Amino acid sequence: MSNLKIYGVPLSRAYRALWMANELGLDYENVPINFADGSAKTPEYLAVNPNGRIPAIDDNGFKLWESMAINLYLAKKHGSVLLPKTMEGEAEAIQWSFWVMTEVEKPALTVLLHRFFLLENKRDSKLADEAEHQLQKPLSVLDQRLATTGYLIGETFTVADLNVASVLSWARIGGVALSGFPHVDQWLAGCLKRPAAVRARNST
Ligand SMILES: N[C@@H](CCC(=O)N[C@@H](CS)C(=O)NCC(=O)O)C(=O)O
Repeated sequence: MSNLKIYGVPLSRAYRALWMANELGLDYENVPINFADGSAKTPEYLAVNPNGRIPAIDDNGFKLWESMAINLYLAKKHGSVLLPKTMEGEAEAIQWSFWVMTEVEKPALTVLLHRFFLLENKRDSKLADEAEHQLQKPLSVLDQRLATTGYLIGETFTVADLNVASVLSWARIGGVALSGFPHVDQWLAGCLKRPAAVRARNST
């Protein structure tokens, strides 16, 4: 039995942690806690994540929640090339992870909900369009960064790329136009095609 449990169905923010575990080649158990069926609110699960949200992990008794923190922890724990080895590089990985959560996640989720996830009669196209508009500035920051090296930190894929791309995958599903951001468009397609990203999406 694996010592690492990842709580949360792939069709949720748990996808981020599942993608990371697959990049690292970890042996893990995916506990299919779902945000929609009450399983995230049971006393057993609240003992893992008192917020009643997914994802969370239990790594041999060490419990951690918040998707970005989980990924930074797993990359560091496993001494992976996915976490830059310098203090500055690690700080940049944290910077991009905070950035995507504060500047990108909310509008990306609004677009996803109102163009894809909600039933058609619950969608508000004005909200989706406003959210797409809010994404223009962060997308332009990202595009400029990616124009130099093709990745967020240095010249290889790191936890920063994984964390940012996993959030931006919502914008792609929500049909946010990326033609004005050619570096983002190419980089995002490349990240989401990685075998670990595909395996995580298709896992049970
Ligand atoms: N900031 C948290 C957000 C977690 C979150 O909101 N997860 C959603 C599923 S994608 C959830 O569990 N929702 C259930 C609820 O809010 O009751 C993270 O990134 O891990």
